[in-house]
Amino acid sequence: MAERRRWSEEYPRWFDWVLEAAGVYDWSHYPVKGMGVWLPYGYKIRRLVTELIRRLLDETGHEEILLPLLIPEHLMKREAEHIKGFEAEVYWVTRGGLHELDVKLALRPTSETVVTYMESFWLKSYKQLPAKYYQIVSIFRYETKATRPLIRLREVTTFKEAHTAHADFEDTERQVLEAIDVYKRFFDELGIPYIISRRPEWDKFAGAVYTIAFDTVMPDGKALQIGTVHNLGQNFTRAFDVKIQLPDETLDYIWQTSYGLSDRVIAAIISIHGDDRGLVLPPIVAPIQVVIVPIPAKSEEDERKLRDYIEGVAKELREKGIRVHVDWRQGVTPGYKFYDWELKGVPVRLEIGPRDVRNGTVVVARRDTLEKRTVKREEASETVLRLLDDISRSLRERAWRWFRSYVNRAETVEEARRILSEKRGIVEVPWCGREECGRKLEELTDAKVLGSPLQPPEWVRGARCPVCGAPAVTSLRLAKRY
Ligand code: 5CA
Ligand code: ZN
Repeated sequence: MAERRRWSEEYPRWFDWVLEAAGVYDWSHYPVKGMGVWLPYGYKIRRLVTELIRRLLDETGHEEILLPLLIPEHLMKREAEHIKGFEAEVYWVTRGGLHELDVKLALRPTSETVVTYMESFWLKSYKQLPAKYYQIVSIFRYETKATRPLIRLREVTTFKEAHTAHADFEDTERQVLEAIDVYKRFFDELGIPYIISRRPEWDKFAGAVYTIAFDTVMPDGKALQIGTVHNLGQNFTRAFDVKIQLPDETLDYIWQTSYGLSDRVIAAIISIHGDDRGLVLPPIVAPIQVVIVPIPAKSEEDERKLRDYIEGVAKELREKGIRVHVDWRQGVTPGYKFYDWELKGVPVRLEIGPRDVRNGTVVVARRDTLEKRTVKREEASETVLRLLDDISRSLRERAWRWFRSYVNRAETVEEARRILSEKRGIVEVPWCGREECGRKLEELTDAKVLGSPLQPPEWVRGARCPVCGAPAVTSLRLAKRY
């Protein structure tokens, strides 16, 4: 077991520690770099996260499909920009058993090429559009930057990719906004703060017309891209010659978008809400929302009464739809159990002992603030329900307050550089809009560009580009990035 680490002082190592100590993810043992194992408790968190995104996508008319993992070389290479961007990251299968394959097969790094190819068989008329598909699968990328658990994987196991098809450009623009809205609701439910930027031309998805990204800030002040939405225009459908019949009976290439999330979302939940004691899970993705820790009784009769009392409370909570676990483990002290469930981030703990049975009470402790109080037995389930709501809200608010303190403005290169090296986080500067100046800013601040807000912000009016001195047309966001 890795040594215990403090969230507040040594975040990257805290993250490795907590994944293992809380039983989320085993990163250290599997003998292939960039690939880890989801452990039982982590898998349950993962399942709740995927259930949430499934619900949001299903509600907005997306349909789940499942595409093959292997992509033949001629499909993978059809769209020139796409393969140029992914070339260095693709794993290839070249043998089948004892035979050299005639056609090399790529392990999908993403599925635009497969979807577009299949759409040529499925979609014939504008009447079938928009078509909105998604899948939640593993993808493989031979990442060359240092791999990190859940953050930079070579097998991304929780890749949620959506692919949509449209009759015209306007409809893709509408779809991009819908996708942004779905992702906002997703991150809001999880209490993960974000900033939405249009990535600069030199950092868009390979094959896209433009890319919109969601970034958050991790506890060490580095920005993490946690979701992306791409307008693909007709780039893929031209390359694959996928045309559709329009209302006026003419033919045109289909218009597309795609958008994705990954295991990084789970890394963000864990990192942003956690503390020195371990995980602090938002109730919506907590496998156990309430744990009941019995305080042992001295006599057998008291023990029996305690058991009935606790099972009664647990049953009532379960009937309200709450995920409850009673920790009846023998041979470990209540203190040890407290420690254990705090490490696992269970939002609410009830402590119930013989004294509570006599007094008709329960002790309620919340994981986020560690506050504890005694309430009447009859008020237990109402109190817990209110508390779960309160924890969700206060985790979200706390995370946003913290995040906002990491988004700062600078007027000069020197100031931007100072903030980025001392405090990190995200720095916004006025920008003339020229790539040359954007790249110069990256170089001078030793940071990476996140892009610009979707609308030019008010505050840049009258300001000047800190590199060339020309009037600013928008702002540019910079950060040290994962
Ligand atoms: N086909 C599009 C949309 S699904 C696509 O692949 N977009 S992407 O390349 O930007 O990936 C989507 C998201 O996956 C990214 O925003 C990022 O949050 C996450 N991601 C990308 N690479 C990795 C990786 N190696 N490990 C973990 N997450 C990753
Ligand atoms: Zn400039």
